[in-house]
Amino acid sequence: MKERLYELKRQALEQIGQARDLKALNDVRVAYLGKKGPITEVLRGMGALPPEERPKIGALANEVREAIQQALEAKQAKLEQEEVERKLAAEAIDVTLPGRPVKLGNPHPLTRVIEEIEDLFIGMGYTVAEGPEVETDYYNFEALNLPKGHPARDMQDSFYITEEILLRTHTSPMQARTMEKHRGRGPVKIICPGKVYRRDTDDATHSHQFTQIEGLVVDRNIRMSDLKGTLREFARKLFGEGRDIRFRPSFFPFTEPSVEVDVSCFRCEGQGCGVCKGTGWIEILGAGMVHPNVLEMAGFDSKTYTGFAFGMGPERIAMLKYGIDDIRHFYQNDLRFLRQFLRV
Ligand code: 2U9
Repeated sequence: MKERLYELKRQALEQIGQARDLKALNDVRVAYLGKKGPITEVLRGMGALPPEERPKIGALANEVREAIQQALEAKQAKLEQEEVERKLAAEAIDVTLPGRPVKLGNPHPLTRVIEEIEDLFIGMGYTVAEGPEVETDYYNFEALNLPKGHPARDMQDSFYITEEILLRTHTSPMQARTMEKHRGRGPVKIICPGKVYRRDTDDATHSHQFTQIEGLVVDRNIRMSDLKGTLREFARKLFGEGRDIRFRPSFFPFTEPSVEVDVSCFRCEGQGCGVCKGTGWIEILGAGMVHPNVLEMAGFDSKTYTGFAFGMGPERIAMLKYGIDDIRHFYQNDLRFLRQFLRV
């Protein structure tokens, strides 16, 4: 019986040594230590032994069982460790591999022009005020001296949500809102960039949605000469130091007097060319002194305070600067167009 036990131990340890995975190892465990296994069988057969032999064989059987158990545990730990290592190796990331190239986005040409203009005015002490595109009739029209039935409303036909709520037709409501917040006290010095909407048929120079940048300065002693100096500085920064500007009389309901502003042609230096249509001048802005009604409606005393305002279309500025011939290019997202404005 002793021999049989030693033989069982030898066989079991050999098979444990050969087990390649946890399943094979478990098969060995069941085969040797299971209830129907050979060791249990040996212990059952001890009844046939002389009584003095029984404790010795019993102790030996336990020893063999213990040895097999230990070998199983050690092998199991080894197989589990190998499994972890195999997984780690399979899932390893080679950090030395070159990365996949990331396609970088690029600012839209219109965004670039808007940011350039914002920066110019920030440099002159203005702050940027942005606000809602869905506006009330009051801020879009009434507060800007365009009461219901005013003929100039026709030029700014809009998209109405209700009788009193519409998509803003200009960024001017944001100036009116900002003035109101100042509760009759200057100075106000802001530019308002953003999207605006008009009920219009799209063509090369019209779009039902476009952008505007408007500016407003309200304080004591603000004069038209301040407006002219500001816009001349702006035109020179945007179109080159040699530029000059001129004012032509115009009409806007929210300014009085009102002017159209031309910049001397940056292509021909005022000689006359295709860009300026032979006149030497290019229209870039509208402007004027804030109408006393607008000041009063926003809570400013028009005897103490005066102000100037101006407005421009970034699309038009970008079209002039980059020689773009159709406003629709800005909104069609054609990469052949957009790639021409890659930031270098
Ligand atoms: C307040 C008071 C005055 C804003 C102004 C213009 C002149 C103007 C247009 C030019 C082309 C916009 O892009 S465009 O369509 N704008 O000519 N805008 S003065 O005057 C204001 C605004 C708000 C409270």
